[in-house]
Amino acid sequence: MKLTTAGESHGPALVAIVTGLPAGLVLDREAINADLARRQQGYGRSPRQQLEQDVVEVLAGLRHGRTLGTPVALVVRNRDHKNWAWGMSPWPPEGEPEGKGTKPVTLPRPGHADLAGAMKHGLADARDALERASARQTAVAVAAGAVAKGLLTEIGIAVEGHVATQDLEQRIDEARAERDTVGGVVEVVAHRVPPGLGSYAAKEDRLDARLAAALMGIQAVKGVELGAGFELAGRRGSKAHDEILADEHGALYRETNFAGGIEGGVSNGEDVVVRAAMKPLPTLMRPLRSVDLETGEPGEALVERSDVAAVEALAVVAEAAVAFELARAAREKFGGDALADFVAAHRAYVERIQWRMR
Ligand code: EPS
Repeated sequence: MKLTTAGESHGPALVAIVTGLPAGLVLDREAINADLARRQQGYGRSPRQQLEQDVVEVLAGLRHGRTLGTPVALVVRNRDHKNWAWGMSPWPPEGEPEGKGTKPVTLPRPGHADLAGAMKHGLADARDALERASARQTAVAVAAGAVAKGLLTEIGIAVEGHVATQDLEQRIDEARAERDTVGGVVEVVAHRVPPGLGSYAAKEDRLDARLAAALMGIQAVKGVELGAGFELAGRRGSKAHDEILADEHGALYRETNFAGGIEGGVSNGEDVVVRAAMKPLPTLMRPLRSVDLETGEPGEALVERSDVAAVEALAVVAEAAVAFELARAAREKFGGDALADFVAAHRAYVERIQWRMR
């Protein structure tokens, strides 16, 4: 399975192409749209979220609600594009400049991709970088994640993301009053992941490495940990590992899950538990110091409508990212051009290892 996305924050639409899904998977349009709505609902979001009411469109790979085993093309339109029609026109715009995005951005925001993007690509207008670097792109990744969750449901896996930061609303209120921003921590838990997803054989196959990359690939994420994560570094070995026990039927289980469900880069049958730390968002209403790229003069960074926090949105986005990576690992393990083959391979495997889902 592979996910490719395209789309600018204020361009016409966001696009995702998901390849490698088996044929015969029934997609639930309401479930996908419900995840898109969840992503938009968090406390501290920008007024942009009142403009957008994200819904998924499917352009390919689906017939009468079932996957065809061919690439699935998903689209989420940007309603705000109408206010940027000139500024973000994919083709040379006609008529006089009007609406938003008509003036070049030359004062890069510390913490955003503005400066690095402008230098890397030789851009006179940092908007050419920031539009794609924007977390708006996560909308269509959430749609793809909802599709992945549908596949995982077929083999009993459930993935759930939530905020792991205390007093988030209070911190947001305080930051908003001071025209500042905040970050936070989210946690994603995947239940009933069978032992054996991922591999210790090569670094790029390790499930922990893949989940870390999937989470680090989300805008504004600066830290990732699995299970007890950084805390493990300070513990003794005798207090850091999950002892292997057998119940009266011989089924193996653990009493603890410090490993976050992954040992040696392979899932071990316990819940997969990952956390991601989000930095405070870099678009500030009281801007930090910057330098004008056109004149070289010191100035203040770009001020543009933005969120005070997007931590609750990150919980949904991280859930989607983990789901997609787990679906990819499950598809590698169980194969299946047809959904029934995928499900049957999972069942046969679970019987062979006598794994009891708990
Ligand atoms: C974002 C800036 C804001 C956020 C946006 C991400 O956009 P705008 O400048 O249009 O208000 O609202 O997130 C979304 C639009 C979204 O749907 O999540 C940024 O710079 O990353």
